Amino acid sequence: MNRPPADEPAAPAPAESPAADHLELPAELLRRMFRFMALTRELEDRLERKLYRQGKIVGGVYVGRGQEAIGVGSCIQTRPDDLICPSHRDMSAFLIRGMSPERILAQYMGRRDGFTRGRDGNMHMGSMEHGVIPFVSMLADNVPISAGIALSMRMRREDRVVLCYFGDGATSRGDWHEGLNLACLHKLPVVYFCNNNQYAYSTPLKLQMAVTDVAERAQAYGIPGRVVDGNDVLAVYHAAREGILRARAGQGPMLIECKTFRMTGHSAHDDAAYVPRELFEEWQAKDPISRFRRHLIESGACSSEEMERTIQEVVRQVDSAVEWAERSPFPAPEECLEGVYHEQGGSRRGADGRPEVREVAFGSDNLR
Ligand SMILES: Cc1ncc(C[n+]2csc(CCOP(=O)(O)OP(=O)(O)O)c2C)c(N)n1
Repeated sequence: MNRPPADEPAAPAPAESPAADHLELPAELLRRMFRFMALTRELEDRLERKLYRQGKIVGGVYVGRGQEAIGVGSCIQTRPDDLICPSHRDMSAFLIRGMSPERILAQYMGRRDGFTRGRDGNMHMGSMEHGVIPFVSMLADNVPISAGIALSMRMRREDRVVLCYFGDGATSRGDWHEGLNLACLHKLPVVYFCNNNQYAYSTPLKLQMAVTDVAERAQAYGIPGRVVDGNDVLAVYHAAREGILRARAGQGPMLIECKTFRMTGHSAHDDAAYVPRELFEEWQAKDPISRFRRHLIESGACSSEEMERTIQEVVRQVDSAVEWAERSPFPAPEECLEGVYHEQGGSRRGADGRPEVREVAFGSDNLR
């Protein structure tokens, strides 16, 4: 196998004293957050603006440009044994969980070293090793899935949590409401993050929901709903911290609505002609990376030169990850059915040489 450099370890969890909410965060953590935001931006820009246009990507590219603070401010607080259910604009969460840019790029290019080994493109990838559940294309399906995962954590009496991400449009889906109802009723350890980027594909908020804030929907399920500035990584961090501490303590879910903006079209093939240009200009001035950068300089946590160095390092990191991914072979056609279904006892083959597909046993024994 085309081996990537060692995956980054998942972020260590911060000290769990609520009093720490009011303390300054350690400079090392702030620098890590900045690095992940810059890496996410560079990796996604490379995918959307270069590799996609060069015809090197298999399928579509959906990015979270301008939304990097959401995944970083929340996921950076997960423990390695927590799980995340990302959506289609959460590249930063994949990276923080330790999935390498090399393998992520191989995934987008349909190569054998991608997380689905070339069976699927783009962000429909996961890795149990990294605690990342693959995103199901049907919007909001990750919400009932996160309830199921959290239920199993509860039944095992573990203090792990699930972070579940979605857009504003997903919150108008029936499965979103059913999943939330179940998790909230049983006080399961899930924290919900809505990236409210004002549009669901081409549909603006006001044509999509009758409430002003997605967070209002929390009331219907008896849980706290918070609205935060989704372009302020520290605001996201503190809200996420509250949600994670609550969930870990068995107090049930919290819904955190992160107000933000989609700084691109819905995907690489969409020019977003339906979005007024002034909105792009308005939100460009609130770019979460430039804002955080200014904050770090003004607070003395980092020097401007240090951050410039980080950006250069990130560019080089992505350069070499692209080279690595391009060296990864495409899978052979005869491999296409391997690993698609769960294979008990490893990759057994039937008399015809094809992988044997067996039923997966889901009994209560699996939950003890
Ligand atoms: C049930 C369902 N309907 C439609 C789609 C097609 N689709 C994919 S993403 C998307 C927009 C989603 O909007 P939102 O939930 O607000 O997330 P955002 O893309 O804004 O982050 C749509 C309509 C889908 N994947 N699943």
